[in-house]
Amino acid sequence: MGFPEGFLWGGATAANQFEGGFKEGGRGLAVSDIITDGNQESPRRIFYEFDDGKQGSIRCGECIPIGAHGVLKEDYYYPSHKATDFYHHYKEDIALMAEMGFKVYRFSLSWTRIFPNGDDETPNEEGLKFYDNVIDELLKYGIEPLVTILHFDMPLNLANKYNGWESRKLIDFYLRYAEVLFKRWRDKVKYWVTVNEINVLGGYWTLGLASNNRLEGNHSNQGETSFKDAGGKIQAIHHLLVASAYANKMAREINPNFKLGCMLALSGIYPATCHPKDVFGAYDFRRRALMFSDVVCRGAYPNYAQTIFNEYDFQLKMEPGDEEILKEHPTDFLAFSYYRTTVFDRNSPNTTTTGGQQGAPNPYLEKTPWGWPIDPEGLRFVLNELYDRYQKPLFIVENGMGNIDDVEEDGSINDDDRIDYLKRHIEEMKKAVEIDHVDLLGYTPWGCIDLVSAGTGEMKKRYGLVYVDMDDKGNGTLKRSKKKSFYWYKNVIKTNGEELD
Ligand code: P53
Repeated sequence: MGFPEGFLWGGATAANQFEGGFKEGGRGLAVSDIITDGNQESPRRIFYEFDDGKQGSIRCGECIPIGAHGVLKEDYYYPSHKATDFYHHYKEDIALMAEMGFKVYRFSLSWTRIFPNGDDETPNEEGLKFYDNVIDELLKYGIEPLVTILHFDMPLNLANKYNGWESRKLIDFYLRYAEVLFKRWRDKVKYWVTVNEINVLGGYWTLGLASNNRLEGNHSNQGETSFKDAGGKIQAIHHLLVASAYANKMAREINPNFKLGCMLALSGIYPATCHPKDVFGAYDFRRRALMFSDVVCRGAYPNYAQTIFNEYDFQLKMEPGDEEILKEHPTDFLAFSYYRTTVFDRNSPNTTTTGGQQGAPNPYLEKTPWGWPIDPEGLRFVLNELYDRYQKPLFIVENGMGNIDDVEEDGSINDDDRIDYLKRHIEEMKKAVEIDHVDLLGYTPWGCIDLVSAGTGEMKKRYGLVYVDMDDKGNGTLKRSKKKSFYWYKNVIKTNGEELD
């Protein structure tokens, strides 16, 4: 009993938060490279410019105005440029992962390292070589690479030239990119995630969108949500769903043994009370978060999608072949991130967003310093919910506690709160596997080596089992040190989740 043999323990990162080396090896700019730092009080920003030189800025989850293009401005700090410099530390970092006993490492590729402008005819060999080295280094230790093809990654040129995923041209560019990856690593990479958190994408950052209504994204915990332009966003995500299904088809032709996944942000949602309006409201918010996974798992838009489209006065534009490809090439497994749960309160319904962030307070749960409720039992709930709904193998590809770490005088980092967080989540995960018979492939806690926060751009919001010496403005030696959780997690993996204390 317990976790099955071969359970994939590991960790996860994303290129724009971890890799750095933003101008090295022929890499082109991505939208993530023009997002400033920020914090809980002061959100990350993106600057834009019109052709006549007029400038402005948006919060990072919003759309830029139509006719503007995103720009890099001097005198601002952009955390992705150096991030925590995996680009120059990958050997050391992978050795640390191996020391913890990782069976799998989930990382994302930087699209512009491989296609610097996104619409290039041929890939950049130097960029591919970097990932050859990473993959070979992982395989040397017997660590299975799990590659996320797109993780909040939008080539700047594609955003500015085509208005990002609004254009169906992006489907071709994405497939050109995916084909290179599938062919190059046909015999080295088995697990692929086509898109990260497909249900919380929005705005300029992740979809490259411009709009008359700038309050569109619901990307970060500070993003504001407006449904006014939700139609444009859904159309863009539809193009991504179609691209992802064609990628599945292509991948299956290249290597039928590939395991293809799509990925969701899935906080749990609870009704604030047993008032029927709270209960239905929570249910309705839930399915809004599941609409896109219904498509990738079941192969078609669910009936309630039409209700949502009507609400937004939106008509989904399908091209011939779209319905067929979605139907014929669903995902093999469903990957998801789980950090927290939220509450739907009928008295303040607009505070909950599609991925299930924000929401009303939950008096029964403690919170992280960033206000994210800690809810291990919610993870068991979500695992069951997803498995009951889809009967697809699941993969928890992100989970963890963003917290402040103190380095003691002797250099040690005693991150007991993080250990407690992870331990309690693993306990619930175990119940889901053992008692509820959920088919779970693996567990890769987020930011296993410290990296930049996506939502706030801070460094001090750390998730890692390994500490990286760097502050919110990029000062520090980048030296890696093992936290207490490093040793703890090593033993968890060694005992296949049996010893959690
Ligand atoms: P940070 C918001 C809510 C849920 C998941 O987030 C989210 C976000 C974005 O902030 O994204 C995932 O860094 C995402 C990672 C991100 C991680 O959650 O804001 O896939 O890139 O770092 C944690 O604490």
